Amino acid sequence: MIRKCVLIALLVFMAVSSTLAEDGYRLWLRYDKITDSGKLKQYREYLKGYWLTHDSPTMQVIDDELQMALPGLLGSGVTKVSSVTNNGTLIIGKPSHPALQSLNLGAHLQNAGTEGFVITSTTLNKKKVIIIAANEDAGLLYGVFHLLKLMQTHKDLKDLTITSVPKIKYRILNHWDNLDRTVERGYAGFSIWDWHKLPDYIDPRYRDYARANASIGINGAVVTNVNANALVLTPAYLEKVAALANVFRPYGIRIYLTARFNAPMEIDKYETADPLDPKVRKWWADKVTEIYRYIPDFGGFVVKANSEGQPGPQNYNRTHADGANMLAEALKPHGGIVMWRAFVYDDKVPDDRHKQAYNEFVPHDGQLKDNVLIQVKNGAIDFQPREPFHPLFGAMPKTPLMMEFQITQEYLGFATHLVYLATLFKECLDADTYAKGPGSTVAKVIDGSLDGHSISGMAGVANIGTDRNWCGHPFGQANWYAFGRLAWDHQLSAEEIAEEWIRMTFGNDEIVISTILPMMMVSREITVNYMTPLGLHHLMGRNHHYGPGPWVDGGRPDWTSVYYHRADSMGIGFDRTTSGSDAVSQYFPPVAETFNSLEKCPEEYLLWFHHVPWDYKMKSGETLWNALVHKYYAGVDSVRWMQRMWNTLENRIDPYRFSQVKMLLNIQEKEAVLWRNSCVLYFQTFSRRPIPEGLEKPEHSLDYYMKLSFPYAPGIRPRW
Ligand code: BDP
Repeated sequence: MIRKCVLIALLVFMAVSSTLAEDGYRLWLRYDKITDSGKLKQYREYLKGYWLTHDSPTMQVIDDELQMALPGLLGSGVTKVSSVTNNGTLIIGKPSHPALQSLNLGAHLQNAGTEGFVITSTTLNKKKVIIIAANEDAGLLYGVFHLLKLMQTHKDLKDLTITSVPKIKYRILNHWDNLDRTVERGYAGFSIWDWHKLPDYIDPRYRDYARANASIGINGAVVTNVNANALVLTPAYLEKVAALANVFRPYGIRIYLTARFNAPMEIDKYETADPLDPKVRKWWADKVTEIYRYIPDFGGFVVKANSEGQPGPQNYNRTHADGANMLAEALKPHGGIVMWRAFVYDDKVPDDRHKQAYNEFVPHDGQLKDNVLIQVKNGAIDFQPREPFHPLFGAMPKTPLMMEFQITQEYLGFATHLVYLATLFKECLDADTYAKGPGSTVAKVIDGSLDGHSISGMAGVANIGTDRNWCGHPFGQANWYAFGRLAWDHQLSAEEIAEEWIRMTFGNDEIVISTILPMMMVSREITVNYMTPLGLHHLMGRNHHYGPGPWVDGGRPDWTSVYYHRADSMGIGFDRTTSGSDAVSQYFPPVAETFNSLEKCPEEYLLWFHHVPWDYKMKSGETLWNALVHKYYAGVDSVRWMQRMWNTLENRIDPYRFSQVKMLLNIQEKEAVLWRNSCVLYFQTFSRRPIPEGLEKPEHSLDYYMKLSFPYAPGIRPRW
């Protein structure tokens, strides 16, 4: 009997402790009790009760969130009230509500649109209150998450006067998820969309996913892969998509799908998908009407056409504009948009891949319907650890261009490397295109302010999967978080976003913050150093893009590494100057001149634009070869520094996440060494110069590294 009781107690203990483990599922919405007693006292005083002034599905989810968050943060329940009778009432409502009319909140919300909000401390009926007001429910939800964030990050709630309005209209996650639940370039398990069990089985994750997105202002989700499957447009799947849309709707999230361009042929055996054929146009118009019957607030389509084997209008001798406009016309009556991707390149085209998207799209400027956005990757090649900004930004003033960032780390160590991407995102957003003179930043192009567009967008290729912690690496969550925050406000700094995230994710211990913050801030530069320093790019293993493959040669040239680094006995780098491929001329002056000049080109882009002799003198005075080697070594040394920094946090971070990150950093160190040794030994076969004195020698021969193979590296495209 006693043994039985002990066993039961043990089992209960195990069950409780395993549910209590900080497994990362809660993301940044942890709502643990405030640890600062002064702040806790203040919050309890200001938030004795809350009043939702009207009812709606979104108000219900606000209520749910507050019911979860406030008792957690404050350690005691907060009463729901239906009028202001006490000091310390939080009021959540629209300015037109009779009780709020005297406050003139409408004036503050004049430019807030449907998603902006104000949070203000004031007095109502002689009682001290905090009001979250917005024109529409979505704004109220964002305001509530903002207030919760202030508490989670221990901010003062005295005298609040906050107005926040998103700078970008469509803030969208792109899931490269297949209907069989594999995820292209996904490193966090399988797709969270359980298509087989939908629409009847609603996984609680869908709701938590929506909560997380809403908390950072993401208002759209493309739930299928850009390498699209037409099946998702058939009734059996639309019913499933509708079930997801129903979960997302109260959270202000619209659902979008990828449209396979030849769907009329694949679904209904049409002989053509020619966008100018009236039967094809009718097919799409009918299909879109059908979709809206299932999902009345359907957002629209993302299209990858005539790229990497995907069908498109060019199969019928039509243009990208013809294709995009056909879909735009079908969506227009329902309020939907087309996000047509500019990621097109073709190995049959002899020109430098860097130039192809620009050449293809610039002539279509002004030809696109007003509900088309062209979705442009941050750089002209493909989500590399570092790329100069895409020359299309600023070059199509009559067309809204939206940004496509990659959150999943296809080229940055998968879900195994700690790489904070906000610094990469910011580098691109803050870059000056000079399209309309100085100050014409990429951010101003994509938020529509430079050219006066009323629609604008930012897409992020999601890093989310079925892993318990959603993103595989605990720090991968920071990239999801940062993407959302920057889509809402691209003027935030990478540093302030990181600090918010650390506080919400790991707590407010100042030592934890001052240790993790510098790690995050330099982590991307560290990765650039051990993978592709000085402007090198696309050196990853063939197909899966895992690990180093600078030697990858043969087959389609623009999928090889040698195409990009062009190393030979004289030097290394891709000559994109006016005497080379002339990609530089796609940029506006003075950017074009800067990139074109060997002396003026920033060293971080040197080998992107120039083929440089091995003995070229760098700004530091050392030769290019020595500088390159030193970068690779510095990359590895800095990973070791991150390991040491992390180790100091033992006992300050919960054991589960502490050891998870520690193990991942160990892998990162190993892989950084693999990158360094492989690249240095390989490039040495061209430079024929020694590894500078004092540096540890590679453990193995080049041959050893070249023979390593990783046939089951995750995230690979099924058809490769
Ligand atoms: C590349 C990926 C490939 C994607 C493609 C795209 O390797 O899997 O399909 O981008 O963006 O980065 O369409």
